[in-house]
Amino acid sequence: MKKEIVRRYAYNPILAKAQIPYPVETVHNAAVVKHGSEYIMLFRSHLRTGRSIIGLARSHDGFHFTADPAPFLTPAPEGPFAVYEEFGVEDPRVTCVDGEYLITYSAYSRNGVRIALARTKDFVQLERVSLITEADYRNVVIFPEKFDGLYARLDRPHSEISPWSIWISYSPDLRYWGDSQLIMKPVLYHWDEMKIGPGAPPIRTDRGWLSIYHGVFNTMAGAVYRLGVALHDLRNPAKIIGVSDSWILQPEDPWEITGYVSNVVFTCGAVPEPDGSVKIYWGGADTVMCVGEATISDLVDLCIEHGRAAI
Ligand code: BMA
Repeated sequence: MKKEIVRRYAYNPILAKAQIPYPVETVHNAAVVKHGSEYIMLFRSHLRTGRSIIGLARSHDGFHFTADPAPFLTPAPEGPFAVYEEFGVEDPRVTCVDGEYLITYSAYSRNGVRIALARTKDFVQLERVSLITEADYRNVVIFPEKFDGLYARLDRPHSEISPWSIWISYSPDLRYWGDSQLIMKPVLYHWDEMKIGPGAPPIRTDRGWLSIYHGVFNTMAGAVYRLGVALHDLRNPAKIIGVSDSWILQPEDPWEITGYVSNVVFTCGAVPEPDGSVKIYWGGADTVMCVGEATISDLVDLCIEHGRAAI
């Protein structure tokens, strides 16, 4: 029998707008982390204005989520973040480093899209730390460990010259980032040829950091968003050991093929489990949240045995 790399949960979608106790039009592109005995999901929702906010939902098994009564993060009404969050907050990612949760999200405004960083210890008290990119960046994921005392992140700057690619940057304090380096590019006439971007924060495995990213291919019917995997060196994450030549997930279920934006699977979070599996969460068609399970060693094998060069 053909082996599925990502085994979709039988009861997808796992969260949709009807389950949210305040008015939203979509539930998608969510970060998920384990906090104590709970799975915490931070999800993006469009409002009827067309702008986005971030909500929070909780689960005991990673499959059944219940949304909190009120949104978790909405555009700052005043202060230094307000002018950059005017058009909304989107696509959160969460990484636990040294016992605190670092949340990166896209801050949209008439000045472009920047990445903001907030932190929390308990998902109750939230502190906005800094805007950590200028315009135009998206998809910033922070590694759960430091390298030679520096935080590290993968990001995706926009460019008019180069296809949109994955870069790495480092910081001593989460505020000032540098030593930026391009580490992975789309491949011509390949499923990820148009652009790529980091998806879930990297997962430590015994053979390297596993990064689940998205890649886009343009068709006569518009762009198709799929997911792929890359493996980074454990000590030097700028070095990519291999990138799987094949995607691991593409839009196939009806709610991935049709929705607010059709033909999209887009991840912002994945949770590794003690049994060697990983729960991968993705937004379907920018409208609903879905989950599937994969075996971490299968994903690593794909990068090593069926790999292509990163650049
Ligand atoms: C990207 C981002 C994502 C979205 C995807 C598909 O550029 O805007 O938030 O899921 O497009 O629409």
